[in-house]
Amino acid sequence: KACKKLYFNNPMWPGEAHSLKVENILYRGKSEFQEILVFESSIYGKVLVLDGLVQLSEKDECAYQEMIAHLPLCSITSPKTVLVVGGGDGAVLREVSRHPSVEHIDICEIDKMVIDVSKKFFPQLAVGFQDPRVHLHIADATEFLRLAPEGKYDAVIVDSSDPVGPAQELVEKPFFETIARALRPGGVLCNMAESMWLHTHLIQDMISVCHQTFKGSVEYAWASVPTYPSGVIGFLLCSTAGPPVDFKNPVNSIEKLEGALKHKRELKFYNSEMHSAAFALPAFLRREVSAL
Ligand code: AAT
Repeated sequence: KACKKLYFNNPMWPGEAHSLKVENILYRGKSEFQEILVFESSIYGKVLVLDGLVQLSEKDECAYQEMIAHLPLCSITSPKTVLVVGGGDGAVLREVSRHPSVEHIDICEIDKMVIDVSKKFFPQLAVGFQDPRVHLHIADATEFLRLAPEGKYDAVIVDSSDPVGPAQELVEKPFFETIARALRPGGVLCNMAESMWLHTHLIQDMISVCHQTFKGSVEYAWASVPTYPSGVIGFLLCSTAGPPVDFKNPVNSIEKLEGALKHKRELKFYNSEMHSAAFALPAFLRREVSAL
């Protein structure tokens, strides 16, 4: 009975639960910020769980990480300076590194233990940390962004946990204001933006805060990620005042970059068609978003 109560009482998705069969628990620890669990699942490979919430699985991490990195970076020409918020597993860095124009990547992750665990159990994700352009900052992103130089970044990617626990402040207006300040004119933000099935109000709040904060475009995109609650995840894309950004029609196509680079690791999910398709919204969401 107690188990059932716990199972269905998650504040982010009360009344529902998703199960994965655990073959083997590989790691269980507690950092200063959260509980960290890694297990081997039957179907989705290894899974990283923070405070009881699935952050990624080996099978479908490609969808989330490729989309959250390439949606913003393919929407502007020659991104050079990029900030990743959260993302301690390293996979967003791995994706950002595909862009040859990028010269400097800052990552601000609050919890060093997530990085250590990822290096041990998810080397094909943590490989992102090996790129010499990467500069690691272990800090709370709200503090890091308050101190960031004005106009430093071409793109900011917020790959943060759900807004319970250490990521609570990352969906609030002061945080978005510091991001807008840290971006150059015409710079872009891509922010993890939850599930359209479960968090319509949270999405509406984030969109209206972003309309007030970012004076360029504000768009919502989404992708299928089976191990996230309800099987989808959203991305909020915003640009600051300056050269206009047309998120739906990427100017910096990945196919050209990939062709030039002949990358060792092929993209599994993202391509230009998926990029544009991600902005097609179901009727109910389009109504709710356009009313803002
Ligand atoms: N790459 C997919 C996994 C994540 S990880 C989110 C990361 O954000 C975690 O490592 C967590 O420690 C970090 N984080 C949380 N709060 C902060 C903060 N205030 N400052 C810096 N880093 C932070 C995201 C999964 C999305 C799940 C969707 N349901």
